[in-house]
Amino acid sequence: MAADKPEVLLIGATKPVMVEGLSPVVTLHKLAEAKDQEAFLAQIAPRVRGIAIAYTSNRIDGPFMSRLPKLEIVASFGVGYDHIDARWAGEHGIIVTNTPDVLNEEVADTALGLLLCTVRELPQSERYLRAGKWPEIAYPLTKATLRDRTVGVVGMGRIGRAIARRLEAFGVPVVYHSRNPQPGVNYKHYPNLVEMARDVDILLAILPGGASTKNLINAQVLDALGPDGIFINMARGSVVDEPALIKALQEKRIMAAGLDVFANEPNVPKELIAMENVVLFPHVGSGSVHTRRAMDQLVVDNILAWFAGKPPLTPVPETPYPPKQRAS
Ligand code: 8YV
Repeated sequence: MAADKPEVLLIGATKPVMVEGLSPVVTLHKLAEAKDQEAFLAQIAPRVRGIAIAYTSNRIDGPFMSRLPKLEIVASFGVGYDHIDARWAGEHGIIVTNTPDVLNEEVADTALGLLLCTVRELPQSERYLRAGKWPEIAYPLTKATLRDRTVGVVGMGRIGRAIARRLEAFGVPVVYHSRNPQPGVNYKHYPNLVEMARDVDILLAILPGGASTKNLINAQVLDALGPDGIFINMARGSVVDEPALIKALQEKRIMAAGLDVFANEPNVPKELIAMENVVLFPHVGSGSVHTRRAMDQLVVDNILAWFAGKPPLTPVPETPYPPKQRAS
């Protein structure tokens, strides 16, 4: 009977994998389809036991979750969950899940693509051909090459390792910065980011967003990277001080940047769009049909496991299983 099904709030786009996977088992309330979202929420709030998030822009914080007294699980799409106050959830007995691993190789592929595009000016040379300039004169030789560069990876988690493996295959030396050395990782570890930036030619950010990493890559780090340095961001816009990055690029204190993420997506600062030495991707790191489907499915599988009385598949560290007793 429908009334016995657990009630789940779907936030974000109505994705077929989620709707088809969840509907047989839960009653799905689609927030995006509500005319008056506030009234809709007020009406279902007392009964909602789960949230499925179809994309990562809505902020799910303590005040929001406390409106849902029966909330047990927030299953979020994406490996990053900086849009959720997971600590608050953990303290209040609510499980948060993300979608790790299924996107590692895709994001690492995109990272290498962005890196090559930025270093070898591939989008610029493509634009040059389309503009009909080739018959006049060949595209200029690129100042940069991957051949003489060391990459400093900022964050050496699962995706960072997949990127580093690819760089090794390219014959490019890798070092990394993270708060602590990662077990089982043999690349040189720098506890100090400025020191690493000084020693490398490319900084590649692939670390979680959120308060603890906000503006980690600041003017000082960019200056340590130096005028031949290239910055690649595959993490979150928040990990870099965006105005400082724009200034460093404009003043040629770094050579170039490749960015898949921005502080205020989907709005990209016009200064970045105006610069020729910057390659800009619209947050497409994991954006293939194949990988997005696997991520959607993992959201579904977490919810299904939970309401079948099983442990969630991929809880985040702040909300270990079994959860605490719910406290409002
Ligand atoms: C998604 C991502 O594109 O997994 C993540 O954390 O950044 C990407 O895979 C993003 O979550 C979409 O909002």
